Amino acid sequence: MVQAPQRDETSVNKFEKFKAEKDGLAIKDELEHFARIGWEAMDKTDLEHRLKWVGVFYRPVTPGKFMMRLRVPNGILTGEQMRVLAEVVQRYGEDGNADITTRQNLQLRGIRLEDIPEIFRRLHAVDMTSVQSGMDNVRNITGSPMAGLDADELIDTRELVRKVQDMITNYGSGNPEFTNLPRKFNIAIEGGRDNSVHAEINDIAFVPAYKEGELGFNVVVGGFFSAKRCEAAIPMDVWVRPNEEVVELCRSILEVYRDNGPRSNRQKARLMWLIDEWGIEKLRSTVERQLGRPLATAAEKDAIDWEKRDHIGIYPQKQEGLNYVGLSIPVGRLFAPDMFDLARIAEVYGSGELRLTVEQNIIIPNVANENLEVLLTEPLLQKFSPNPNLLERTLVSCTGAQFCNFALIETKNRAVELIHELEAELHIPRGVRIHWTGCPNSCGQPQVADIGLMGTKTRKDGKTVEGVDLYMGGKVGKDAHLGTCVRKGIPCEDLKSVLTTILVEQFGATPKA
Ligand code: SRM
Ligand code: SF4
Repeated sequence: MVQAPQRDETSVNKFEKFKAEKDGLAIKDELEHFARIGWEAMDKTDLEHRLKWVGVFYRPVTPGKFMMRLRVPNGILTGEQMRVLAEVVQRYGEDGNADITTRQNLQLRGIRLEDIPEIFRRLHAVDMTSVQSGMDNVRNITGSPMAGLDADELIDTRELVRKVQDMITNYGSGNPEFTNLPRKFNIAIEGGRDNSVHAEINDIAFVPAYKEGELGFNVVVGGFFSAKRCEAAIPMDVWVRPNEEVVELCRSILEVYRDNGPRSNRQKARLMWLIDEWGIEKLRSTVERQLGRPLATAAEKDAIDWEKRDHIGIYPQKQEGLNYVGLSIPVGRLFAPDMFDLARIAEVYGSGELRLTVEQNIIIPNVANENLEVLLTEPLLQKFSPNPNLLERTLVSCTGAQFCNFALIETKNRAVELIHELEAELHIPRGVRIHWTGCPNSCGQPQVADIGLMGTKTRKDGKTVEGVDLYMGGKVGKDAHLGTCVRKGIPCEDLKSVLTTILVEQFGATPKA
């Protein structure tokens, strides 16, 4: 059933109207019909909006070639799953590719509507789903990429992330209880000491914390980025044990947000806007009532005491004789041959498992010491290096103008070209995290970067040209805080010289020649 909002609102936005008319998830039963009639004959709202409830995105930039956003809980997938995804995109030739996203997830491109029912059958056969991955739903749930591998880990997040996803999506089959939130919603569960998931930018994040000697999570809420406003999450003054309590708390917060969150202005509908209106104490007490029991107060401090790691390279695991190998995937872009190769490499040298990171890279875990040497000779590792140049290593970019109609500039291709040019001319002594995002929606998270570049339009020599607003000062890991805009409207053609100056003056770079 579609949940009716309980708050008294005089006006609701057009999204609320169409959601009330027909829940997005309803189109799940119409996919065979859509496949028969073709996208041109579909109802416009079904095509442009409701399909997103099953993770299928109409792309106005490439009409007829859809994007499919999956769910990859904790960023973990098997070689078999990767191979199925590779087969899906392979048939679309040059149109087919996949992107690793900033939520430890995968998006496939080039998808034709007529193939969707068959693609879904194949995804379900390997326990994958794309349900509720777009629009007013909970996005892919992120967790520590090193879960279960890291000797210094505090809490293994894998099962918890999976349980929260299963609760929200009804084990991947779709759950109408949570398909009509006021807006999108992000959840992250950190289990390590370095805040690998960027807890602070999620609507709910669980952060390891000892309370009276017992290990559990402090909970922060309300973090989000939008074109109008960006906020770091704030403490909810709640501590939970790393078990069912996490799932129950997510359920209760979602129910409270669903039933009380603001729905009139879509620009003011994320959880933080409800917190603004109510105050954090009222949110906390309403969640307690929903839950039917009191919540424990937060532990005095959390256990995040490390700088963030990028996981690129070869590192020993807590399991003796085993290693994980982090590969740099420039801006997260994969093509079918890469995906087949990654699946094979994971199976031949590791345990068949692959892990995605929020930096859009891939980790191959469980590689035995004796397999490392041969793994390093694999041709794919020339392209996806475990030892890349320092700028490539931490480069992140959103989709940008190639596929996204919100984009004000091209991002991914430009980002890769520019770092190659900078690396050719400069010695850069340490990692500099550069994040690109094509518009103020901030999907590429410029606010968490050392150098964040947000697409804009600007003027040069009397003409409108592609440009960026420059963000600096984003701090990740322990004591994370958001960077801010320090300069506006830099034309992209001037960016190389602007970044060269910043790298030299602020990051110790020196010219090569
Ligand atoms: Fe995003 C909308 C891509 C992470 C904030 N985002 C979009 C759409 C769906 C717009 C559209 O329909 O074209 C983009 C799809 C483009 C495409 O074809 O790929 C899009 N967002 C992405 C991805 C793929 C960027 C990437 O290259 O990695 C990320 C997918 C994550 C996933 O797997 O689910 C992605 N988006 C984010 C993040 C980062 C994060 O979650 O850590 C943010 C900021 C954090 C947040 O949401 O609080 C983000 N995306 C937005 C917003 C602004 C939300 C708001 O409250 O206003 C929009 C626009 C909207 O929702 O109206 C948006
Ligand atoms: Fe598209 Fe803008 Fe998000 Fe980039 S930041 S993917 S351009 S909506």
